Amino acid sequence: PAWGKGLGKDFFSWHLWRHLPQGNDVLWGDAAGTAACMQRMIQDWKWYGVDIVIIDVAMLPYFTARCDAAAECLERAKTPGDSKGLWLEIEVEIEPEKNTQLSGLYYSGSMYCSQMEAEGFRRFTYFLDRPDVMAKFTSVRLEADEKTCPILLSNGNRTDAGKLEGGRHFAVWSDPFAKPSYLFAVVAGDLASITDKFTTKSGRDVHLEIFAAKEDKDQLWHAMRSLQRSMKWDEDRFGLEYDLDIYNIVAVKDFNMGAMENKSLNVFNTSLTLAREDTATDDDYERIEGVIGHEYFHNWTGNRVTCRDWFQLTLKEGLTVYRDQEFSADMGSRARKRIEDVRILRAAQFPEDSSPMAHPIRPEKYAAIDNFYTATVYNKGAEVIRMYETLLGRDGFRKGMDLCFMEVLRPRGLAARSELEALWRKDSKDKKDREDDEHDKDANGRDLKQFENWYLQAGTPTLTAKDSWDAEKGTYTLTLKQKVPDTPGQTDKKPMHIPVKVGLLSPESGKEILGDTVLELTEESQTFELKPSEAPKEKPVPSLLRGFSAPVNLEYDYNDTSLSLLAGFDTDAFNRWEATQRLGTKAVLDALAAEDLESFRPDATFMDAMRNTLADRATEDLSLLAYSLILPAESTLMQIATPPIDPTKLHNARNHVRNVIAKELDAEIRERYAEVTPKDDEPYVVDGPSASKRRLRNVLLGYLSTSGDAAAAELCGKHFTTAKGMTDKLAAFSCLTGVPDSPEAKAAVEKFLADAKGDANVIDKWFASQARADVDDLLPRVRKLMEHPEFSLKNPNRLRSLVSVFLTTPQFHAPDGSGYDFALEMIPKVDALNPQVSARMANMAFRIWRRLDEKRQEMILERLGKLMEVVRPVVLVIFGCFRVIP
Ligand code: DPP
Ligand code: ZN
Repeated sequence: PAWGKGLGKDFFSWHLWRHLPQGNDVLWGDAAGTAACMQRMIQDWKWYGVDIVIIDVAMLPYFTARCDAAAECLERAKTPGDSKGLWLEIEVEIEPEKNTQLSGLYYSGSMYCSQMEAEGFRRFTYFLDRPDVMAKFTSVRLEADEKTCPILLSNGNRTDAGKLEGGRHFAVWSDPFAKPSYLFAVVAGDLASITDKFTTKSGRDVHLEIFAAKEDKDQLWHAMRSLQRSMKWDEDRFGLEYDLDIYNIVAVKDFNMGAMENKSLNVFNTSLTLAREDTATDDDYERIEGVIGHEYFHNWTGNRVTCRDWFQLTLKEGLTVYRDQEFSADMGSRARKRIEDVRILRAAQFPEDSSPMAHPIRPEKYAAIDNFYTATVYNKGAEVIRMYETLLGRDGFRKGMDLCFMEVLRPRGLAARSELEALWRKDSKDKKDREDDEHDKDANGRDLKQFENWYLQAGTPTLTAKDSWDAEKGTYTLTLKQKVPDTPGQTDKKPMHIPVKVGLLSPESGKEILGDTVLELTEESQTFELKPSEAPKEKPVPSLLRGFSAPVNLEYDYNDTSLSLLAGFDTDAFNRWEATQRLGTKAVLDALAAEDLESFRPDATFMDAMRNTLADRATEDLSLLAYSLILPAESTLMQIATPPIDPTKLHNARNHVRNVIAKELDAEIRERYAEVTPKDDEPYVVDGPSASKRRLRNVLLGYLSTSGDAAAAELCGKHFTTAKGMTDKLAAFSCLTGVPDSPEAKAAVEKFLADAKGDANVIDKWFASQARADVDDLLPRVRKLMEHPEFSLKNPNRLRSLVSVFLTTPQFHAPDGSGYDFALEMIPKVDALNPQVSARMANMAFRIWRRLDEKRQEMILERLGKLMEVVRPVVLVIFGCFRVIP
């Protein structure tokens, strides 16, 4: 494959020379300068992973004068009938079976498959392995033994196939679209498949096929239906239509990521593809639909319009997460989806944003791009896109997307920058860019230059709200202040452009007296005056940051009465839930501060709110009730509590509040549990309402099991044995792992594994539940499980299900440092096999260290010092950051 042809001046001038690390001074047309730049590239070949660069023959005289490699290239040039032609043949030998990094071409169980993002292609063959180097991959010929590899796949359309001598066969694939190497894929193996079709809005029949190991074939239909829904949704919501005749998905069991959007040949982790009622939970079903959507949506946001360089990763990932979130919201319940997404953001991204790993969604440097697929780039990136939509409205947002994708970027076939250049306003690009760009257009006529700070500055801003009320004038005054915290390498930050969606409620009746209003905070401090439709005597209760309109920490001195009013009456479902979380947070933090935890009891307002939620029979989506009954996660509380924090104490405080709820509201919990328990003859159905019902029931079971006594174990045992699907079975199993010595738990451990009948995803669940069991002797149990014949360090899913899960538990922070020793032991072992997985483990384990108490900080630093001596630089990315902040 050669690059250069058809890419033209624009490509060279912008997307290569200008952004070479040392090449910014090279101007197009200055051949000597270009040659100098090329030479630097060749000298620096390791960085690029190539040792030969193909350039226009016209350039060669300048080039050969300076570079031996180019001279050799010229020597070998074949110019049949065309003096401008150059043919380069590279032969490489690789051993996929030995590729434990799972990057490049590797072997997994029943198939050979590839993972090229971010930099796998250079482990496959020499190439300019950068996302801005786009090439047409035509005539990709695969040849293999027909028995072991009857299926041969690559991107695009199959243009030829046939039998060869000696039991071998071949297939040739051609992809008509230019693409970066990270979207290239090959798969070869003995696979089963299901097929269906989708007809696009302009009448193109697309052949859909999903492949998996033979024994998994009956678990593929949910993925197929999800794909068809995704294709339809992208047409309806964004007008984006599929552009090829084939869409293949292959499920593979050894995979570093969740899934990969290779053009027309997605490769998916089996954990995000396979689903049957007895193998997958409701959460799994929803996640699969979301990820199938995500990878499909990449076909436009990522593939047809790709990233200029890896610094722009959030352009495709943040935007595509936003799109998959919207898809899931439209397929299920919008309020529920928003709550789930914010829960994830707070539990995974906020900790990252306050850690030594904090980075802007568009980082300015990285050591290994493979380790930059972070919650910040993905989830905060999605929040940033969502803020665009809040600021521009859905129509304005769509106008910008259309302009960007249909008129500006796609016709040029260019790679884009992360502020979606030209999408929102001319000013979002620097002047030089604009002068050169005849396509420069403006969809919305809004100046969003300041909004770019979201791309430049790391850290979760704190938004402080203060208010006053003039009953006579009926004027509500709200003062908003923002502070963006210091993060490694970044201090004294500029104010962000923050959309703050608010409403007002009457303090007497709870009635909404001011509907959704978007305030735009652009300065450090700003005061807004609002006129509600009624003027109550007392100050209205503000519903702030509705729908979580910006990824910030909101500080407002809510009293308990206001919170319970919001929990009961806010028209914004997200903020109803948020109010219960604020009450829950307060309850746990009060417990944490209590001198005598055993006798601590949360405020009555909190207990009443819980009681009201249990008694709420008006809310139709039972998931909303379920989420209101769950206390904020420990990882979220770790961000809210004031350091230094003792995680063991925090865990005990949260557990204590759970116990009090379970004891005091026992009757209410039991009543509701019985109400949502299915009748004996009720079938197990996977759909939104049924899933919500199960979600509520399983949260209630959690409360009913907190006592850990014989009666609790019996109830969980019954829940387990009567379960008709994986959701209920796993919920009961998880509760039972907390009472591991009960006869019910012992029986369940055996039964769960036997029922799995070797299904890897189910066995992963079996390991994961036990790895997060709420028991004191968790670490010895985990070590014992590592000796189980089903355990393997080489399969990322299995490794994560046991080792990585343990690293997220409170027991990992055991005061004696045994958990930290375990990490010190495991990370180098994993690193030797698969540095992407080990880097993730290290990040997950240690990123919160600065919030911990002094003793734990010391213990961690000591282990980190030892780790630095043994692990390779890829893992050290994380520890490098640790050094930045003392
Ligand atoms: N495959 C991963 C994703 O879709 C990385 N592109 O997010
Ligand atoms: Zn993605």
